Amino acid sequence: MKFNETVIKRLRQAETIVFFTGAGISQESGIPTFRDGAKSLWKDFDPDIYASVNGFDNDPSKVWQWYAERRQQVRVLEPNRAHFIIADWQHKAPHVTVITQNIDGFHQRAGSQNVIELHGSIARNQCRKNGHRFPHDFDHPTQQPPNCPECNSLLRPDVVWFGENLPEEAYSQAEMKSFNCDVLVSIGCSMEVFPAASLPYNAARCGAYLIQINTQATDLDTVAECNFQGKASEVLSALWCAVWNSDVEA
Ligand code: BV8
Repeated sequence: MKFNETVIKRLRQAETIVFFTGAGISQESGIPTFRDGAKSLWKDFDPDIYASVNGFDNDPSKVWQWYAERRQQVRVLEPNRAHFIIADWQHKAPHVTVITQNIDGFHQRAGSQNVIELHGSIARNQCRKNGHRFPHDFDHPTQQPPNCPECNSLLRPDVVWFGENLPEEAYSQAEMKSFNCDVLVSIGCSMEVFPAASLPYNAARCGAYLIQINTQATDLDTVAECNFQGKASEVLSALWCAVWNSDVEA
């Protein structure tokens, strides 16, 4: 895969880089995506039933068990090369932030610091009544949602469901980063879920050099400076070699 000199220079000179990731970056780890491919989650599971507050209230154990299956996947699967390359990139530029829509924690497991989780984490639960938060006990899976030790209301995964606001601190931090970065690399995002998907557009509007890596075209294609169609781990490996092992003068 060839990269033009501008991409190489922009990435080598960048002081602040944002890696904005979606389900596509975990696809090569074996984690299903939501909207693309044969086994995508929303093809088999209705988000109104499995990823909404009403859905949980209507049938807490059904939703709890769906997340239990996803938790088991996250437990046995591993971050892939794309996660590790992003973690290594944090040693190449002074300010590298990962803003992810994913809840799998794979960026942190691959060694990334400064990870902003816009849609929460599957490794945490919060109680339905008061939002008390606890780490999830992966070693003792239960069929039914447990009760909150503080207020006895039901526990639910600490993730953002449709119609729920994103965590305020996380989203405002992510917005600030998107307004103030030299380069934003969007990886494995369908650009269909807002307000998360507005972040790469913010970056482009504020003069950042916008790179997109995706196996398919998205609405971001028309805004990105360059679109690399391919698998995240393959494109990122080639980009790493071109940027850090190249002889292009910065
Ligand atoms: C909210 C739960 C305020 C966690 C999810 C405008 C502004 C504000 C809100 C809205 C708006 N328009 C519509 C809304 C409402 C809604 C929304 O965006 N709906 C869409 C679907 C139309 N947004 C919300 O409700 C958000 N909250 O706005 O609060 C509010 C409050 C009340 C009323 C209104 C507004 C909350 C959204 C979060 C929902 N939670 N999941 C979980 O269980 O995981 S959604 C789900 O989508 C995940 O969080 C996921 O991360 C996110 C985005 O999907 P992607 O990550 O992009 O994954 P996807 O499968 O779609 O695409 C994968 C891509 O990777 C593809 O492009 C594919 O080609 C590519 N790919 C595949 N393999 C590879 C690859 N690329 C590279 N390499 C590979 N190997």
